Amino acid sequence: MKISIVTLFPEFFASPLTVSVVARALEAGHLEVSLVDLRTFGHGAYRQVDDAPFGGGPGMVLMIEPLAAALESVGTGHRVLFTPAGAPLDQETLDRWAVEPHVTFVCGRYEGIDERVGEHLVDEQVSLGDYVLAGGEAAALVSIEGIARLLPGVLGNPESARSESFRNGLLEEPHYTRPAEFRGWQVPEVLLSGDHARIEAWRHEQRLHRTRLRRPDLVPDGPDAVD
Ligand code: JCQ
Repeated sequence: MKISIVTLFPEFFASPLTVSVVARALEAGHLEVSLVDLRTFGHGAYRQVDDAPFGGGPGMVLMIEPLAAALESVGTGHRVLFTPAGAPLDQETLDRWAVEPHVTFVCGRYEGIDERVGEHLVDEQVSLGDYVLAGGEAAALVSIEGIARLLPGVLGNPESARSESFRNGLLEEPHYTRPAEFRGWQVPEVLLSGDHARIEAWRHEQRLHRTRLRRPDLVPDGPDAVD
């Protein structure tokens, strides 16, 4: 698949794309990333991409014309704008993007982007979470990593099974490896028992317990429904 990124800071992506799963996906040709420098589509000698907001107020707003020109240069593909005002990014969203042949990420900046970009030039608006960043670049990086590990051939079965467990809607059970005791901190006895039925029952209980505790919003029938 191909991912195009429209950004004022293409250098933001240089080193993250050389690491781990994303680097391997790129090297093996499962993924192609194309960086589009929004500045080159700016107006005038200063390549201006932002202007003061209509109606007044502080800060600057990204103009629609450079973004329209940048997106036109990218061509077809599913277009995503990263903004704190978007729908929250989740595993289902990544699953959907990972089967697209071409996805374009538009990284917002400044106080915001001209609203007409969101209305007319992109297919969806997505947020990394309920906080404000300086730009959408970090959200694009998070998305690239989340997508890369889903692409056929990039990873083996263990990792695909991991997102399956998130799709089931619960947090994962805790994991342990050797040593069985460190500074007096013991691995739960059940995991050393060799009793696979008991182990699976314990893991299920742990998934329910920690989801109720940490993410009650993920428990379908309310915080106290599952015991
Ligand atoms: C993305 N979660 C937070 C900041 C405006 C309209 O575009 C804007 C984009 C940003 C940068 O993105 C974020 C963000 N997901 O802050 C203001």
